Amino acid sequence: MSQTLAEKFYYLMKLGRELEVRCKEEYLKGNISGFLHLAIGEEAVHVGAVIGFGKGDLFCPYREHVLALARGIEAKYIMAELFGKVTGVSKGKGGSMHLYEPKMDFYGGNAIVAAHLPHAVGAAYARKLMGEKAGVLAIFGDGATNSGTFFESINMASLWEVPVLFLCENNQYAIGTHISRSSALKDLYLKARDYMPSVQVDGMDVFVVYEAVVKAKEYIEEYGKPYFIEALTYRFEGHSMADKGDYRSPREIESFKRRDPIKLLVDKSLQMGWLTEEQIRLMDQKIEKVIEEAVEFALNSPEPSEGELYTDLYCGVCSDVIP
Ligand SMILES: Cc1ncc(C[n+]2csc(CCOP(=O)(O)OP(=O)(O)O)c2C)c(N)n1
Ligand SMILES: [Mg+2]
Repeated sequence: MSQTLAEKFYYLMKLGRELEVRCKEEYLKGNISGFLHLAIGEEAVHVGAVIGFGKGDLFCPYREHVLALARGIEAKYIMAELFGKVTGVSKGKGGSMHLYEPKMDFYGGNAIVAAHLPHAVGAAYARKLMGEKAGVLAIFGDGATNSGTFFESINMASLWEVPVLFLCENNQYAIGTHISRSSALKDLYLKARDYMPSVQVDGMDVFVVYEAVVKAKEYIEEYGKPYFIEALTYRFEGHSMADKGDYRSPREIESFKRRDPIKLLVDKSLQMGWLTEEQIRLMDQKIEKVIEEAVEFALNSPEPSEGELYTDLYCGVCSDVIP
């Protein structure tokens, strides 16, 4: 069991890391434009949460490339989306913050902080009304827990008894603002403790995140009630490509890099005999190939046609006013 999981975790976390390193390069070359938020350093939370949760609706913030990969969306469809190409997962119309694949119960990518939390509560409530025992996973940052939408969502989820797992990835910063300057509570899991079971876990250890999420999923689906997890993590890059992140000292960054989630996973897995150096080498080779192919696919794909401007719109009337 641990061997299979270690292999899966390593593949997805390393694929996510390499994909994002490459995204950064492609952004600097001008192949990717618009916003680009990287989750480098936070892979253990993203992979541990999505794999631990398994089947179920997933609502994400804008830092969602690795979440999409872990849900099973292929790297080439993510890369093509970032390149703004029609073969992208959102037909090239969403970009980095709006990866969206309803066929895989992957409901975004949301650019507005905490806006997806009411969506997650609504989705879980809908499934409850339909008589399904299906939990919903909502992932969001520390900054989101200061918004009114967050408090409204945990209140309604608790009041209506709907099975939502609220997973806060606490990377300590909302853009350049440290939590000590924005949150009255330092331990964010305390914000939900009066509404639902609420725990704080090490978000750098993928096994810890996975186990916490498996336990939470069992709870929400058995009792039909919400649950809250705060995963302590850190982003190694700036908030987005527009941010150097230099409001943090090199010493602070280095101290977290010593607990790089991929390094922790490798050290533990080699020590426990869950992975071998040879397995890792072979996975690295495969990852390199997958990324190369993803970039080739994105480069060679066409841009959306002009007509695509007028499809996938909420407003039916729009099609009437289009010339
Ligand atoms: C409602 C709203 N207010 C402000 C912003 C601008 N904004 C974008 S990201 C961000 C910080 C969010 O921080 P956090 O929730 O900790 O997520 P992280 O970026 O650290 O993953 C802010 C304030 C926004 N997108 N939406
Ligand atoms: Mg944050």
